[in-house]
Amino acid sequence: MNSEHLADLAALDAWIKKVSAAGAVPILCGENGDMDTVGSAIALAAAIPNGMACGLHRDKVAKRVAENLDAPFRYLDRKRPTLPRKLGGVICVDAASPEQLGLELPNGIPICVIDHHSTSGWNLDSGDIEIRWAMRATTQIIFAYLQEYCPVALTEPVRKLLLAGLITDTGRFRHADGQALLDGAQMLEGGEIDYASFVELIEVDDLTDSDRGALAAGLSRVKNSTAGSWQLMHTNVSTSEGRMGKVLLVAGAEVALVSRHRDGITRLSARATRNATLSGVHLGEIMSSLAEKLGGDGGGHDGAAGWSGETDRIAAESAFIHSLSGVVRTD
Ligand SMILES: [Mn+2]
Repeated sequence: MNSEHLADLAALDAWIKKVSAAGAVPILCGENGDMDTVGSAIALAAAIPNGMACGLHRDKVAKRVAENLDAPFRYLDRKRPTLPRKLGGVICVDAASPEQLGLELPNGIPICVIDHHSTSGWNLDSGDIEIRWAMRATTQIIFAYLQEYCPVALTEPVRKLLLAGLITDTGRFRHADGQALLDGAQMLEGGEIDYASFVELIEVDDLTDSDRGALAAGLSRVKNSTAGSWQLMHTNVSTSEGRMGKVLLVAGAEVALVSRHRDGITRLSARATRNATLSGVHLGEIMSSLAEKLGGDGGGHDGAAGWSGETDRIAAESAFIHSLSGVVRTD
């Protein structure tokens, strides 16, 4: 680990000790409730006596894995999030901006952000801290902290939660790097984890009939086009945007754009191949620029990013395509 990361972990540990002495420490997940955010929150809560993982939502994988491990998690109500009265501080994991939490943070409470997205929409005060590392998953940052400061918390269930976040955020290690592979191997160490059967638990296919219907309808609307020098496929679906994005990449898109419009809110979700990101595409930057132009909230990684806001779906898609067209191919 480099010295900057070690200094970050020391600052994080000091912050946690200080705020947990003052009151409860909710650890808030990003609104998407994916395995990385939920796994990070629950694993970190294991090291903080009055810490509790909470969030608005858990996706199917996160719910299944956490329930299988009997891991403690508290659901919050979007309109009336009931946080403990005596708060020491709030930790937000795997959220690139406060909007990605989907709820208002209480005023005047110290905030800690732990995240691996390359864009940041946080405006922090003194007393707050932000730990942002260029890792493949937020669970890698939590793992580094637990290894240094609370190794007893690295029980088998906690290792599984960390590993599950890393497996899902790297697309089963397809988008891993050396550090991610090393961390994955170290998460397995010591615990009695049977890797292959654990991956099966994560991969159980639990699409419902209505998910399949939504995907089939989305497939019938797929458009194949060229945006500048990029091969783009795009469509809109009512659910399962993530799955549809993967399908479009398998079908040969360099960039996949999937949109959804519901209750007056448009959501764009984009995926790019590794080759496209190496040749200059950074979807997180495109989505951030969309948020500047259209309002709403956007950001993410080079190969996977999203935007949401009140703009009409077609206008939002056009803005994305326009922005992608302007990206110069560097290879
Ligand atoms: Mn993540």
